[in-house]
Amino acid sequence: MHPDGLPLALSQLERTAVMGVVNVTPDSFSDGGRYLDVNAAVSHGVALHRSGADVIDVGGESTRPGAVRVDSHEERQRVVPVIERLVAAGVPVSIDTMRAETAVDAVRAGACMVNDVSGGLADPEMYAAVSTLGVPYIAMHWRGHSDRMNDLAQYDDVVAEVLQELGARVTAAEAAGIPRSRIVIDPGLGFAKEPDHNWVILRSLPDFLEVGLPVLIGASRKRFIGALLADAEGSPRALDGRDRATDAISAIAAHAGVWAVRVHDVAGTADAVRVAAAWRSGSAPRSSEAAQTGSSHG
Ligand code: PMM
Repeated sequence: MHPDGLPLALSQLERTAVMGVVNVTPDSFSDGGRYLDVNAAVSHGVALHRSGADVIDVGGESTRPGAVRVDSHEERQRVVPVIERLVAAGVPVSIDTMRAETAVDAVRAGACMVNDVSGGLADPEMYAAVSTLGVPYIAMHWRGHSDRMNDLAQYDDVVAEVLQELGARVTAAEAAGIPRSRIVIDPGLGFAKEPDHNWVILRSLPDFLEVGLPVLIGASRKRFIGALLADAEGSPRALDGRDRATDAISAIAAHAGVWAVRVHDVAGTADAVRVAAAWRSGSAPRSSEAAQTGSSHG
């Protein structure tokens, strides 16, 4: 279930991992502007870790629909100091970037995994860089940058096409030297997907798990949840009212057997993945896991 190359604390988990999100951006759709300041970003990352996040995903570029690209230098300036300080505080960190040079600087600063929403399509240097870094690589399904991704949400069979396109990314990553055992796949909920595409993908999670690679799901607070929970007038549920539904998705996805879920609000999902693990195994977690959780929560 785990990719190779994880730090010990993550590789020993006997349940779905919880990835907490810290976007060091002015414009991310959920938390944009809140953690642009290094101190605020670090405090938030530490708080998420204490609430039960196993790893903190630090990103310096918004991928919300319509977002314009940030310059590479600016992206690195946003994320590197945050990563250094989180790692110094004992928090495992992944870097959410589409750029090889940001991935390299982030791993040098202590990040333990590369999360590439473009699956290697945005930067031709990404696979070569990751292959030398020797860390796990999350390849998400992606069809184009945020300024045009809504136009790219056209499918005859969304599950078959996403699986086929992700499979091509995995093949290319392996050909460029990233061992298959280090690769995680992610169907990219909300990226070039209409709301119903996301539900079809979630219903078909077993097809993604059958690929035989660890799977990550990032549903947190996304538009398709807002649409599902729209009020009687059809207005989508506000962002801050989407966390319970996110937790429900975390529980179902963890029960299906995904490796990790990526969320903004960690506490509910941390409980959900533990419920799913106990449900799957028919027993409460081993005491070492309970003790570990207890200590990490202070
Ligand atoms: N979604 C976002 C950003 N990064 N990474 C992965 N692997 N999967 C996702 O679904 C994903 C991601 C967009 O959400 P955000 O703006 O809240 O970070």
